[in-house]
Amino acid sequence: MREREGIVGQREDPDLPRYAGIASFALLPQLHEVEHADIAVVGIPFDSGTSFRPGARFGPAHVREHSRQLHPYHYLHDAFPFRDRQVVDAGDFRVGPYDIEAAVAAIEAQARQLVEQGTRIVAIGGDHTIALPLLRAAAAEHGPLAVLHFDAHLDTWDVLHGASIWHGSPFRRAAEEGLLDLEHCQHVGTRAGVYDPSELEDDARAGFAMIGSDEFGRVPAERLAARIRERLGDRPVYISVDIDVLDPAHAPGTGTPEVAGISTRELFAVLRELRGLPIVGCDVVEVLPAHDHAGITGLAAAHTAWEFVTLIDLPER
Ligand SMILES: [Mn+2]
Repeated sequence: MREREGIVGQREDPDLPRYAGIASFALLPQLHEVEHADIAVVGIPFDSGTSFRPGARFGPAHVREHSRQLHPYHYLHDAFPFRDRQVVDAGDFRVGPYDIEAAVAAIEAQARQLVEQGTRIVAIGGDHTIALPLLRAAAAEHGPLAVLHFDAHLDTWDVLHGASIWHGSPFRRAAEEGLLDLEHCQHVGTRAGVYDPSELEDDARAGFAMIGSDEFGRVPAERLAARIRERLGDRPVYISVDIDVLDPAHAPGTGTPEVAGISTRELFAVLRELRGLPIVGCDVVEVLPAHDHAGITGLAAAHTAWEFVTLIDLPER
């Protein structure tokens, strides 16, 4: 990648330290300040699909606040994620809290506006319901997607409390709608929340293979990443990170915490092995500031989004 003319990078003001001023994501420009965005970080403050602790609607602002220390150079990749593509903070999608179907339609419409201009979306949730409209928008442009899904839970459940669209069902609905390539989707970090073995069969039908959290620590990250690559094939890839894939020690601020999860370092060790994937969209979801401590979860999510931005377009070594 070569340096391009006119790219607006992170705020650089010697009189305004990183901790001061309004927190756009990574102190990047806003969408209206540039002519075209290659990558847009967007907040989606919606949590009406949550089944347990509410509050992920406050995730985007919390993650932005904890993104102030994201730096211009990623030395492990020898990459400048904000130098060669125009990356912006596109603000929050306009979405209300009361009507889930209307909210999902609104998120899809706003995502399509960006995607149709060739802008890749890195979304900050919000609960996991938001993945469904984002997958709709990405699949409309790229066809069936290979989804790489980091999560403690399967999120391929059916109906709960009468709702078919909620934060435990986005990937089942996506599979039914033909948005997923059913041979090429992968869960990572799974460990919890199954009522009956039949749910695992439903999950496999929705297109997912599984790497459980128990495999971390036994299998090196490079081998896990090799399995992930093989599974994803060469389809367009959508990466979804539910921050509850991390152990509650590493991400206490989330809505449905599950013990015996992976560490932040284990998550990043796998992500950093994924150069060269054809990534068309990403999200990091389920950050719940009210249960966060010392910004642990906000920092993990902000850095996850930074890893996404770095990985997009990054060639294999
Ligand atoms: Mn989830």
